[in-house]
Amino acid sequence: MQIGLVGLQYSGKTTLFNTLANIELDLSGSLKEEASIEVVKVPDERLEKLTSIFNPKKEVHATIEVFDVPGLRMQDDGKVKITNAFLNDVKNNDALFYVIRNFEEDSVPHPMNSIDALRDIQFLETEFLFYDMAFLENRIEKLKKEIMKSKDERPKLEMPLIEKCFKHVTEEKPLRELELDSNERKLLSGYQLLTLKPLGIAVNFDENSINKTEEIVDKIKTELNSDKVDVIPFFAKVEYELSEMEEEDREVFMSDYGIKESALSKILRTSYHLLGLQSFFTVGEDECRAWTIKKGATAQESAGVIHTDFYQRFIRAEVVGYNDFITHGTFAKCKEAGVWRLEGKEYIVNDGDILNIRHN
Ligand SMILES: Nc1nc2c(ncn2[C@@H]2O[C@H](COP(=O)(O)OP(=O)(O)O)[C@@H](O)[C@H]2O)c(=O)[nH]1
Ligand SMILES: [Mg+2]
Repeated sequence: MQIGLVGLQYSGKTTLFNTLANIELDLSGSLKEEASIEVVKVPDERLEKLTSIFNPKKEVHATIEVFDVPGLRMQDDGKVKITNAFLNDVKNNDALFYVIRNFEEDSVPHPMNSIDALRDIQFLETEFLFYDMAFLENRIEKLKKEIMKSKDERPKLEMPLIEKCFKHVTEEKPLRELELDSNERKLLSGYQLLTLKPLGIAVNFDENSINKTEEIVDKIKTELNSDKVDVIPFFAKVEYELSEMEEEDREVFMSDYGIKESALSKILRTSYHLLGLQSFFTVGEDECRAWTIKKGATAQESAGVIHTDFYQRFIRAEVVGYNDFITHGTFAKCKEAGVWRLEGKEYIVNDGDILNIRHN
């Protein structure tokens, strides 16, 4: 699973990326513009709690890949141009995070020469809508030809869906707002439509505008009018400095700034949520580990994530919910309380379930 950080030049993508990936910033002043991908741990307090109980040799977090998408710089004519290379980079992500600039900094000019978060969001949305529109229009033409040429049923079945999508984007509405069933989603998934990708928006404020964040975030939410998009304020520069600190200093610093959870951790959690993912845990003296599954995954599918053999040779899953385990403290007590269960292969795993797979 990969999330792409997308935004205009100098919005703070690379600063955010480096913080997420724990990379030292290049302070030489050369603002490099290369693509980079890193595997990043998804923070999970529950896993840390389990580790403190079992004291295992190893703690393994769930991970997600983050892609710092370069491009969108101002051209010689003073305009920001969308290139095919950029679009190809955007296409290759399972979810997108727009990184939107809301900080003033004279030494790094905004490519559109002023700070306007809403305008920048709309710029990206419009370009991505155009991309989808062109793609769908093209697809309709191709399908028409196929329908004329052959007796194949497939293009006839696909046509109404593509037309429905096309109509939606011509009304300037992103595809993520279109009601689609799971079959339709499956059919569209190979096309990498940009406005169908789950979206989060991270707005990068400077440390002096901490008291302005709410107002601007609210304005963006009102304008988007969507319950599908999460808007998260963050402070790229402050967060980068935080990531360089020792744990104890960081906590003091965060409480001084009134930051409850680091935005980075929020961004990763949100991405996880946007992608429709959840975690289950395995615990023991050797290892406590968070595993990633799609919401709705069965016990057997979850066993297959641990090991393909476990899928085939699945017998039963021993299950305790995370909260139940924390309430009762040990598996023995969970058994006494009746919250320890044996479940079959069709059992739908809940977020935070602690599983032990019985297999032959
Ligand atoms: N003052 C200030 N500068 C920032 C902030 N975030 C990023 N910058 C600076 O803006 C410049 C561009 O940031 P960068 O992360 O490289 O942007 P990118 O082009 O989107 O990857 C760098 O010099 C950063 O130090 C911020 O919140 N406040
Ligand atoms: Mg960059």
